[in-house]
Amino acid sequence: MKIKQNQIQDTNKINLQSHQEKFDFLSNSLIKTGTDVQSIVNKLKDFQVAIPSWALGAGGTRFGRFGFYGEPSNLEEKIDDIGVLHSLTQTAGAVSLHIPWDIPSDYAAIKEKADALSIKFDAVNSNTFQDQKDAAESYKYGSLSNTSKAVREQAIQHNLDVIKIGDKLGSKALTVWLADGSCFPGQNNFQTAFQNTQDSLIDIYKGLPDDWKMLVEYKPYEPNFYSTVIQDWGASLMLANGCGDKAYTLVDLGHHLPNSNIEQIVSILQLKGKLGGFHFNDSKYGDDDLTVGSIKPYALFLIFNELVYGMENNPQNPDLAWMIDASHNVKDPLEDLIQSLEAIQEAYAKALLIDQKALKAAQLENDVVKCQEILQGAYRTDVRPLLAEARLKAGGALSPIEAYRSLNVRSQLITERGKHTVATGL
Ligand SMILES: [Mn+2]
Repeated sequence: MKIKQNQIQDTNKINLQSHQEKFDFLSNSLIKTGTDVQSIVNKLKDFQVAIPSWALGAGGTRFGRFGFYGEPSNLEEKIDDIGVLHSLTQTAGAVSLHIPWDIPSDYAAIKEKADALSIKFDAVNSNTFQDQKDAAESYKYGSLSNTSKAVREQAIQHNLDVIKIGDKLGSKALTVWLADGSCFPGQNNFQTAFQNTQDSLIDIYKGLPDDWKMLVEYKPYEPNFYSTVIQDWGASLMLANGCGDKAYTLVDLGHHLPNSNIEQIVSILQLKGKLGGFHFNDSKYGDDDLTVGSIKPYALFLIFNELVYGMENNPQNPDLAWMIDASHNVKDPLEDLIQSLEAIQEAYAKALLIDQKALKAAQLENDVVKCQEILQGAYRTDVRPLLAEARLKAGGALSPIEAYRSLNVRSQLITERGKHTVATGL
């Protein structure tokens, strides 16, 4: 299934006049305050977020999984789905592959398909959190941290294989997330587990091409419930520093204990030039993997404020690998991803509206009230016409959800693929 440009233009016709009125009104009021509206629209147009290859099907919990009809059952179909998302939103121009769930069978054909849909291959993700069929060793008690050298070597080799696969597709980063840890006190020696992980990561790092990055993701709990080896950004940063200049910390929104100040974490990592990647989702309790912006949109805005500050003031920090890392248990995965992409763009646009000069002046005067007024003034602005304008200029849909529904995408996918398909890895 491929959405044609003229189909999008047809759906846009209905909303075009109303969009123009809303955009002109907002644009005029912003210009009066000295805002460069065109520059914000261009930045929104350029901002692309990778879709992980595991997010196109219905997710589930340890209690069960309820499938969604017409799911993509192979990598080709997953790329097609991202093509649908990208053509509507013009924001999903990259895919992040999970290995071994999505190893291409024909590299040239997959690249050609992705190219035709303007989709790039972003970071590749290794998997040492579950055992693979016919694997010699088990990850039940950890992978890179395991007490057994044979297990560690198998996990290192897997990561090196993932780099090779990514390299053939044009990826430039490896994301390592470990489930390693312990479920009960006394099960692990913390120091040995950490040192084993550092040594294993160094072995993987040695196989990293010169123009690649290694992204080290952290998580405080789950699937291990007493300790995780890479529990927080400090542990991740130590391991990245232990590897070298091409290793960075990756922040996943859901991988924090409740009320962690994530905006402060991303800010300091950027100051040190060590923030390499960012995973979007939202949560109420833990790693809930909910739609971005569905629970704490203001927190997301504050995080984007720091990200924007870093992008503008920290040349020592590289461009970030942006990815949505969510699970769609009760919604159509494509509709959920469209909502997430919209929430990301909305938080980004609001952060771009912050008058950084005025904020700095208020901070220097310790005018706390003014500081809050500036932040919340930006946050309370309805920026959706800016997002719609960016999409319109890029050839996308004014209202992606409306277009997705009026073009009957899901029912066409069901006709093409059948009802009871299951995405690889789910
Ligand atoms: Mn993640």
